[in-house]
Amino acid sequence: MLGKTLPVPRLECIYGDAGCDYLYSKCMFLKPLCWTEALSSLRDRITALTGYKFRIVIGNQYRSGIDSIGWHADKESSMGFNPAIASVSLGSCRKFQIKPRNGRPTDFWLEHGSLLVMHPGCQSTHLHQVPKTNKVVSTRINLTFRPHTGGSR
Ligand SMILES: O=C(O)CCC(=O)C(=O)O
Repeated sequence: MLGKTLPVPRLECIYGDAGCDYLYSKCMFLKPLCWTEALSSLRDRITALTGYKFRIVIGNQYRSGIDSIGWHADKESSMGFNPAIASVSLGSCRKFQIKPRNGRPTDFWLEHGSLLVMHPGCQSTHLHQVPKTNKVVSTRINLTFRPHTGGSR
């Protein structure tokens, strides 16, 4: 991305409100593209369901079972304190694991069309990951809708 190699094996893009730049992997600012009709109407449906407001969406493409993301919490300060994060999965089903910081993981299988919500507080107490798999899996798209404290509406 932008001539740099990222530490995460998957493809990424970001859409959102103007000015909601996102510091990615503590190494580069990503400027969001303008919301598309489809993404903003999905955002509004999730807000209607959950009550949470979102300013950006990060799209992740996992091209095969080799693409993954390791244990982490979403702690980027631009999301503000205790963000709620909503995650929509499309395409191939992948295992999503979540665990208390010093605890055992729980597995979820995120199927096409599923919505996973990480409520406020979750990023402080838990870590999550999408591990690599040896199974033959085709492309999965994940959309994570996030708040942002900056920018203009
Ligand atoms: O692909 C997923 O379901 C999780 C994505 C994720 O953890 C992230 O982007 O921080």
